[in-house]
Amino acid sequence: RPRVLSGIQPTAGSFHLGNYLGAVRQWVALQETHDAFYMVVDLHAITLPQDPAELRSNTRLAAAQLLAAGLDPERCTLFVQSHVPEHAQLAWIMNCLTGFGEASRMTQFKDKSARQGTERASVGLFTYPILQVADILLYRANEVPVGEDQRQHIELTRDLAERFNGRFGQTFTVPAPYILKETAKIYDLQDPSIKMSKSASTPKGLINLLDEPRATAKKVKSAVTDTETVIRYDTEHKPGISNLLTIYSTLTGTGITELEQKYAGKGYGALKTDLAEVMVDFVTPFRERTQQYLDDPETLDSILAKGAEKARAVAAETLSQAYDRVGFLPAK
Ligand code: AQP
Repeated sequence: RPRVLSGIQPTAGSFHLGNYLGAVRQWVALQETHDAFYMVVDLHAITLPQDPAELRSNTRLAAAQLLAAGLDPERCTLFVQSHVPEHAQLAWIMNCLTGFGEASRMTQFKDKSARQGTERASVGLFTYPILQVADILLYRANEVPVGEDQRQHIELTRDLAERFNGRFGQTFTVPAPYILKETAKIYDLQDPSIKMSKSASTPKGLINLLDEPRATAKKVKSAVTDTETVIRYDTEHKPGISNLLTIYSTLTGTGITELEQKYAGKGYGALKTDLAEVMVDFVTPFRERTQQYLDDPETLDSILAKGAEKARAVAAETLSQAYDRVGFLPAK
């Protein structure tokens, strides 16, 4: 079986709809066909300041949401990044192989550091794509299911895998991005020119899966569209409607063309009312399942402990090979 690896940050508390449709939904599908490793990336979370108690509870909350979304610990390896110290260890080697200019070109860093003020942004935020490189290479993943915003980081991973292999001998698998075109980028409901994101979206533009279902319905109903009335998928001229159609289509499994036909001659209000209902039907059981996992922290922790053990077995082997190739003297 080919291997996949991906991760999600525990920082926001609730996952948002972009996280789910862009990434987590694919993770659930891929556990059936791939040897799948998924992690809650708490090391990445501290690239921005975190309250320790909140970070801990958000890490459990992220794992609970992944299980609620359909990850099955019998079918995939689910773990917390900091439980596998090899991530930080391989990241150091990768840091030393990356050019400063190369790292400076990462657009996510530019965006996130600009929001914080470049002087205040941590060096961790700067090197976070390189930690991501280590995350992926440690598992020799063939594919990495992520949203479009991560494409550049997968490119960097490919470059560094090839660089390491070229310099020290074949060690790492060169991974490919696994990005589904339809859901690669879910847009903000209030500003469909920007991606839905926990840090850049306004509260009304961001659908948090754990919010009150009624609040979510309200956000769908007040989504920004355009001044026409026709319901047509056209990302250039009708980004708001196209975004709603994408969400509707993915959550219900109905084709976009079918939806266009269904709403021919109907107004935006009808589409929004129906989509609001679809959303409520989706988030209500999701919230309940998440709560069930949170109510049983012992089970949750034991799933994560088993996951870490499985992940570590793979990561330790890769790291020891990388250490050897680099020329580190083995510890006796
Ligand atoms: N709007 C989106 N559309 C499609 N995919 C998305 N992802 C995030 N936003 C969208 C994908 O979700 C996965 C987890 O990303 P993350 O750990 O970076 O989560 P996040 O920090 O909560 O994502 P945000 O909201 O995008 O954070 P900020 O605002 O900090 O940049 C990834 O695979 C990502 O592609």
